[in-house]
Amino acid sequence: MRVPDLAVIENGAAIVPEDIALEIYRRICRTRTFEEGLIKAVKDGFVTSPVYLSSGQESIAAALSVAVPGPVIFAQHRCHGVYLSYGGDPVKLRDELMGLPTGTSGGRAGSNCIQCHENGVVMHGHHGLIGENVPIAVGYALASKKSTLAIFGDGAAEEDYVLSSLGFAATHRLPVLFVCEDNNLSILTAVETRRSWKVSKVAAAFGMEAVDLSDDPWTIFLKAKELVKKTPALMNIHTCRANWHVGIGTDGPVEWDRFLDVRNALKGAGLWDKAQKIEEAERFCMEKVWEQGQLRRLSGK
Ligand SMILES: Cc1ncc(C[n+]2csc(CCOP(=O)(O)OP(=O)(O)O)c2C)c(N)n1
Ligand SMILES: [Mg+2]
Repeated sequence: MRVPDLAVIENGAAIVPEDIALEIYRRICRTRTFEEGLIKAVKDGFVTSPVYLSSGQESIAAALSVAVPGPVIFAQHRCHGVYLSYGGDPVKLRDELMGLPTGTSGGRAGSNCIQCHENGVVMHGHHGLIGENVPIAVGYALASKKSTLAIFGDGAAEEDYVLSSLGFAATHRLPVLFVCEDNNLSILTAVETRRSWKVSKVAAAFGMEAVDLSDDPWTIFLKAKELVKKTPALMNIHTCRANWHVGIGTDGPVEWDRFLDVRNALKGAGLWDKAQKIEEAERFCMEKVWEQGQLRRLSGK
């Protein structure tokens, strides 16, 4: 059964250095507040393309991006959080979602295919087949021997080409950190209904270190720092998607809201005064991004 505290390190917010705890929170807030603005933009009718929200899952990319800076990233379709956490420009992401030529792919790809080749960030987006980014990531790591991050969902983990890529990476000891954002859903079907096996067990059987854990960001940070030195390795991270598979709708309360848990952890660690200021600054910044988007749409420029 899924639980919010699987393998979670107790008092993680107090264990990691303060600047790191706060930076992870800043990145969580960036994605959460960007997605809040996007939800409003969809309601207001100026984003009309399909959107795959990272809401609820923000802590994974936020913690990974601090723990493992600078890898070449091969992202999946639910990738706003990865792009924003790794330092992608929110204005370019907004423009992509608005279908503008100033977007990350000239406004032609949309939410599920976000690219970044700026500010030292190299992120390749998704093309349509779930999990196709995983063999491409493995091929890239084989050719380049560079630190590579392959992020995919629990549904994508079932694709034959994903499983064989894990085997290939294990055989050739390639520098890939595989991260499965396990929100327990492939569109609407739960993991338990779809399969009897765990991707972590398969990866371990291939001969790489593999862990299951919940999306507590401090635990992800500590574990990712350790595993990136032992690649290939896999992290299967339990998390909760707050919105529909695609679109802004919801199906009632989530099992857990990591954003609230993180706030409480920061309060417990005596960091709330600083954290609150960070949250306010990110919210202000992302509200401006979306206000300007609306003005751009209204002015037609
Ligand atoms: C090969 C292939 N099969 C099916 C689909 C349709 N499809 C798109 S997203 C998705 C579910 C993906 O689930 P998961 O990988 O867990 O990611 P999540 O949406 O939960 O983040 C499916 C089945 C597809 N795009 N490609
Ligand atoms: Mg899923």
